[in-house]
Amino acid sequence: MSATLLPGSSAFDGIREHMIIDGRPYTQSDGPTIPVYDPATGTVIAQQLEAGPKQVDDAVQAARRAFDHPDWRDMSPAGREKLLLNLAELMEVHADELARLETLNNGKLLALSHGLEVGAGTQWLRYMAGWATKISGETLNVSIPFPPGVHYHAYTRPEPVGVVAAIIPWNFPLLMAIWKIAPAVATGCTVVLKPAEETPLTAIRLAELALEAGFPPGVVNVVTGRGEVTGAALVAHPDIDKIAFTGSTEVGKLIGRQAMDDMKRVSLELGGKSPVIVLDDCDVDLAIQGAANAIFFNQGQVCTAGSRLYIQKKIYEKVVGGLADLADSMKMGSGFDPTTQLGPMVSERHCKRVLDYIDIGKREGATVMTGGEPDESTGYFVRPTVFADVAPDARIAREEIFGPVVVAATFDTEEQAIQLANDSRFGLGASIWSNDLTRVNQLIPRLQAGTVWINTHNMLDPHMPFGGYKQSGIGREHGAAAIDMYLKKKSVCMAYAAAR
Ligand code: TXE
Repeated sequence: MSATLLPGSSAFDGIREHMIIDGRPYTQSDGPTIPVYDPATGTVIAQQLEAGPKQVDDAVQAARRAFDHPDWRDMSPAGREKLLLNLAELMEVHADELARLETLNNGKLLALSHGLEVGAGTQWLRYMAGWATKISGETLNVSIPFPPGVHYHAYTRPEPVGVVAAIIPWNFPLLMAIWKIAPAVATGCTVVLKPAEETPLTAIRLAELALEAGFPPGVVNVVTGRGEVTGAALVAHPDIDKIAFTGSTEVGKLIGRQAMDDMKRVSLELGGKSPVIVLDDCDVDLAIQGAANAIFFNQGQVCTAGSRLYIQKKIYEKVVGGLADLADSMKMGSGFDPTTQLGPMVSERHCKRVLDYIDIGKREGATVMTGGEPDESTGYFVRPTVFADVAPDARIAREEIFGPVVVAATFDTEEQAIQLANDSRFGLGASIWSNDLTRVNQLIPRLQAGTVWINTHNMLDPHMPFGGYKQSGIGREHGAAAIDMYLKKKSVCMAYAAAR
């Protein structure tokens, strides 16, 4: 792929993509080619290959060879650090190309592609680069009594888990690829990455840049195709040591069960239905803007999206009305238009899914404060939608919609707020809006969520562990916790005679 792929160029039409296996563009496939769309217009911008079992096997074997090869196995931690830093620099050199490619393929606002996919992506690469040189084991005092006169020196050796299958979704295609690849290679693992079939383009480009950065062939491989074909073949492959998955809870459960059959390591970052709790002492304007950002950021296609809004009675009308007005004023359109505030849904299929949920909400009797319809323009647009007075057992209050749709309800006491917030099978994020530290600190320990934000929502940092309680997942990404997920611990016990 090259800079000729920038929007406006007819070079998009009919492009047949390649995968990256063993350090080379790979163009074989037993399966069909699958179109890649621009969701703002519904036009086909590229074709991707679909890797079947044979191509997946080629990729896994390449990753295994690279894992065992002295060029990678014996590379110093500082060497791996340098490669990650090189990749971050290359991403900055190609920032415009990457950001445009992401906006074209995913539909998100160009500012988000720049700031998050590329900007935060490079931040994560640099953070994880630093970890490569900071991995350490422990020296252990042991008390083994036999045989008498023998002493022991015991320690632990952290070792890379091996070949990692990384399966990612379409909502943050480049950033999620980095969230998986960076900690994996920082620890010395090798990776076969499968991007979502909706958004394969930036992952392929990232793997090309990794080669340019100096990663040996086979360390970072990308296979493309549908989940039930390519993803399933990867999960089932006997030579995979760990699966790192981000996606739906349903597929996560399937993968978790399969992983256990072969005792593969597995980490799962899954769905959410995150509550936003607005207490009556809050800064109301800040809370309204915050609740809007919590749900409309990235069109609500965010696993931590603040999709359940609980507002204390005294300020309910004001907050829900303010949010509806704000939603009503949002400008929808192409992510390339700098005045756009809300882009399209990622795909026709997903757009239909979100609209179906809106219909369900209407049938369930919730009040539509604003939105509730598709946009008439071409592409996969859904108007930002606010449902008020939603019952806790309504499907729109319980199931992940993954679109710009928020359900609002009211509460009297903090006890009720906690009950409502925790009444979910998910537990990924939660936010509290309040200026009263005592109330806030009483609520934090009682919320069943992997991340709790105060007077903000959706904010992540490479140093903050991220993952779910309950059915939102297993394992933590980012920080030291992410590094641990790609390491296994070997205990070494060395006998020596006591000094005379
Ligand atoms: O997810 P899938 P979809 C939620 C969100 C969304 C719903 C469906 O509610 O509306 O899931 O989205 C691959 N073996 N989230 O269908 O199917 C697939 O190819 C191996 C929340 O896109 O879980 C893709 O690469 N892999 C989430 C990835 O899994 C399989 C982000 C995710 O796809 C597979 C995305 C299989 N059998 C969706 N089936 C979040 N936590 O952020 C699919 N895949």
